[in-house]
Amino acid sequence: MKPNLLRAYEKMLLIRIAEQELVNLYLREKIMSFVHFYVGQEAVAVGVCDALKKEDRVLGNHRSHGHYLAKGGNLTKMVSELLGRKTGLARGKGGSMHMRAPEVNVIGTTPILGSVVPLSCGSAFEQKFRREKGITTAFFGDGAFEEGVVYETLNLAALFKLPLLLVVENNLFAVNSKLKDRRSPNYDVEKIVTGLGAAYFKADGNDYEDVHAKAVKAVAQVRRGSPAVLECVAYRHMAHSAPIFDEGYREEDILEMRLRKDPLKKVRRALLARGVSEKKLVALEGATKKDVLKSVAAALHAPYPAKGELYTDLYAA
Ligand SMILES: Cc1ncc(C[n+]2csc(CCOP(=O)(O)OP(=O)(O)O)c2C)c(N)n1
Repeated sequence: MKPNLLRAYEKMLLIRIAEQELVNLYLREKIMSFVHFYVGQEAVAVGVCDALKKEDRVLGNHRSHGHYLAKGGNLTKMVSELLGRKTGLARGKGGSMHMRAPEVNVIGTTPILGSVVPLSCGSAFEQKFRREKGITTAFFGDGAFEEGVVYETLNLAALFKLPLLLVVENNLFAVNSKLKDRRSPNYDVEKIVTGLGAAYFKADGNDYEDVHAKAVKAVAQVRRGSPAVLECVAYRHMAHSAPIFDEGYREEDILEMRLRKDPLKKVRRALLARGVSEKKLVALEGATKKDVLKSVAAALHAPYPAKGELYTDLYAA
C-alpha cells in the first residue's frame, strides 16, 4: 500500500490544528475534564491508520484524539463531547477519554491504563471466531506496556493466532516517570514480544513514512495469522495532561529536539522536495484551519444534555 503523502499531511494537520483549538478551549475553561494532548505523535496515528482498511477496528487509550480522527472520526462530534454537549459522542457524558465511532470502526477508547489491550484481544477473537476479514489495532503507551494484562494478552493472542496489532507509542515518559526509572537496564521489548510468540516491528514515530512502511509490514503479518507489536518512538510535545510545553523534568527529550523532529515539518519538507508548491501547502493549511474552526463553532453552539438526563446512561456496579 503506497502512502499518499499529501493526504497524510492533511490528516496530520487536522489533528494538530484541532488539538491547538482544544488547547484554546481548555485555557478558556470550556473543557471541564481531563484532556491528554496528542501533539507530536500525529505520524503514528496517521501512519498506522493509513495501513488499515475501513473494516479494521481501532481502540485507543486516554490520549486518543489522533487515533479517532486518523481512522475517520467526525471532529464536530468529538469537540462536542469534550465540551459536554448533547451532540457529543457519548451525549456529552464521556469526555475526551471515552470516544467511539462505530461507523468507521473506532470501537472505543479507555483511560484505565492497559485495559485497551485485553479489550482489543476480545475484538480480534470475535473477528476470527466469526471469520470476518478485518483486524483489530490497539494504541497505547510505553507506561501501559508495563501492565500485566499486556503479557497475558500477547500469550493468548499468539496461542490463538488472533488478528491483533498492538501499537506501543513510546514517548519515553509515563506521566513524569522516565523509562530508565521504570525498567531494568536489561528490559527488552522485542525479546518480550517475540518470546511470547508475537512479531515485533519498530518505527521512528516522528517519521510518517517510516511508521507507515512498518505498519504495512506489521498488518500483513497480522493478516497472515500472527499477532504483532509495532513500537513507535515519538515525542509528546505538551505536558502529560495539560497544554504546557515544557515542564523542566525532561532530559533526553528537550523542547528544542521535539520541535526539530516535529513530524509535520518532516512531511512538509518531503512534500516540497517532491514538487508540491508552497502555495498549495499554505492553502491546505488555511482550509484545514477553517474546517476546524467551523467544527469548534458548531460544538460551542450545541445544547447541553437536559437536567433530566443527569442519571441516564450511567452504570453502577
Ligand atoms: C490502571 C491505571 N493506573 C494509573 C492511571 C493513571 N495514568 C493515566 S495515564 C498514565 C501514564 C500513561 O503513560 P503511557 O502509557 O506511557 O501513555 P502516555 O500518557 O505517555 O501517552 C497513568 C499512570 C490509569 N489511568 N490507570
